[in-house]
Amino acid sequence: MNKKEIELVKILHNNNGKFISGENISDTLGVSRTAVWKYIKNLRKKGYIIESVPRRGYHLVEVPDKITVTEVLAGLKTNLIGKEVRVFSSIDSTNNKARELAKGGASGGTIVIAEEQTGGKGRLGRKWYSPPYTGLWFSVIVRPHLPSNRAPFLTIITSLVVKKAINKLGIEVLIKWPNDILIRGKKVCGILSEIMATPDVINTAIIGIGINVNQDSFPSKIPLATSLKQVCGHNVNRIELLQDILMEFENYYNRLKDGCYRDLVTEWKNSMDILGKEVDIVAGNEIISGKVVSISRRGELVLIDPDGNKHLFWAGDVTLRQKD
Ligand code: BT5
Repeated sequence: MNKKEIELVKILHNNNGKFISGENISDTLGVSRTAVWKYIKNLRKKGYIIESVPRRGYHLVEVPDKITVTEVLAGLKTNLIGKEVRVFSSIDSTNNKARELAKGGASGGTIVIAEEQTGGKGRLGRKWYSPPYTGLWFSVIVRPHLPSNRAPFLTIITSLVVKKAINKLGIEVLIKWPNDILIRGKKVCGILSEIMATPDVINTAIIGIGINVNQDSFPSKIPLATSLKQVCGHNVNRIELLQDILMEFENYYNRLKDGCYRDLVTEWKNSMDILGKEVDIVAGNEIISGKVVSISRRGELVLIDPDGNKHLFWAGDVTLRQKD
């Protein structure tokens, strides 16, 4: 990654499609005009369409619909999240890669993104369908040092963050406990948080986020999937969405580190429509039916079964019961 190149992309973006002279750019970057020309040539190789006109300078016509470190960093205003960004064109799973990097000492705030995952993971060994160039498949490495019993909060903040970013596109979503984001009953995003913890402390967490952005259709084996494009009818800029998510993630992560548990759970509860509903929940080998009465202060689902017994769940798969 070249810092000057990122600066140049920032300058071109900030100029909102207007021409900017080579001289102006070389002054701002503190490099020669020949160097500016070389950076422009490099960006063109990466798919940027930059027009150059003698005596007027350069202007940005089109940005490639590819996720690049340069594009992600050029618009990112965060202190921690995205401190380091790694982009892969095709890997098995960003969570696996992030875990490997974390073990090798990658710092908290590192982001691992893939254009395609060949072995995208859901929970409990399930598969996550991650075709190339259409979605956002990425993982965030954090080193939270939170008490281990606060682990659900990593998924809580992530779902709130994704909800907020999608809402900004004018699309309403609901959070499905504990890790799905749904639009009109169909899944647009799944979250997979994996933690490395002692019994007391979460040292490292890998938070994997998969968002269906620009798919036109899905394989028949996942009929309950949807994409943002299917909902809003046009392509959504993946980089801008990613930047929004990362910036919002930093806000929520700071709130989590500040111990705002109560506010976060309240916000989470208000983003679901499961309270008061009759559900079946599969957790481990058990299926338990009952009424959801609350979400606990620790983020657990609180269910009362027909015999009046109370059950608390940290994780599981919930389905609404059909009325007989
Ligand atoms: C999840 O699991 O929803 C967590 C998905 C996390 C994916 C991200 S992508 C980046 C990072 N790297 C990874 O390897 N994973 C994370 P779960 O609740 O178990 O749901 C999995 C189920 O969702 C599957 O069994 C399918 O039924 C369905 N599914 C698979 N791909 C989907 C897709 N693209 N959109 C909607 N539903 C899908």
